[in-house]
Amino acid sequence: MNEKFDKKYYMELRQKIKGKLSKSRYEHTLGVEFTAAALAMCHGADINKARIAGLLHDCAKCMDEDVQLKECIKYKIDITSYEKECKSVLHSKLGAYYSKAVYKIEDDEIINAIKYHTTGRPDMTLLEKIIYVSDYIEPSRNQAPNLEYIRKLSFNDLDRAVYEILKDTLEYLKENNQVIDTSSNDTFEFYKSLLKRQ
Ligand code: DGI
Ligand code: FE
Ligand code: FE
Repeated sequence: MNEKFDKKYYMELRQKIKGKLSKSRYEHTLGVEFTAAALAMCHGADINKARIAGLLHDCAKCMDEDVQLKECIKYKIDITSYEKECKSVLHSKLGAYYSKAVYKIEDDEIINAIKYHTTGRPDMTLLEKIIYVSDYIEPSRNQAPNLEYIRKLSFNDLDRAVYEILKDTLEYLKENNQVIDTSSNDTFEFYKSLLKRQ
């Protein structure tokens, strides 16, 4: 997609994504798109890129996790040993691959926002932070603690919102005896020291 927002392309993309997702995952996806657009307005990012990245971020999510792993191997996607173990994080790299190969997205900023939406990464771009945060705060999410606080924070201090989300996510994963991806830890440590320096 070029810089100009192509309405026809967007409507087709929306239909394609709808066909790939469960009803609730599609609802979540539209929530991420909508929230990402609002955060882009607030923080001065490209609204259309935020919408497309939001729409595509979970495009690989509704496939069986073992099939996701097979697809990653088939397309020689660079996955770590952690990702092989924590299969719930695979859909972000696979989704980034499909976004390029199947949905013909050429913009690397959009691709990377999809690629890093689950674990984040140190020193994220503005669009990467917007998708990471939107995924957590979009209106149909209702499980996480501190949601009200984090939602407000996201529109005031995006780096702190990223930090708070990572903190709560890591805590949740530890409580549930899940293996923590090194990227999640690295991202957490980066934002922790960034906030200390401010
Ligand atoms: O795809 P979504 O449900 O919208 O959200 P997501 O992509 O942020 O997260 C997918 C799952 O990945 C979620 O249950 C939390 C989990 N996750 C995130 N970081 C890690 C992780 N799971 C493990 N095991 N380790 C991680 O570091
Ligand atoms: Fe996801
Ligand atoms: Fe999501």
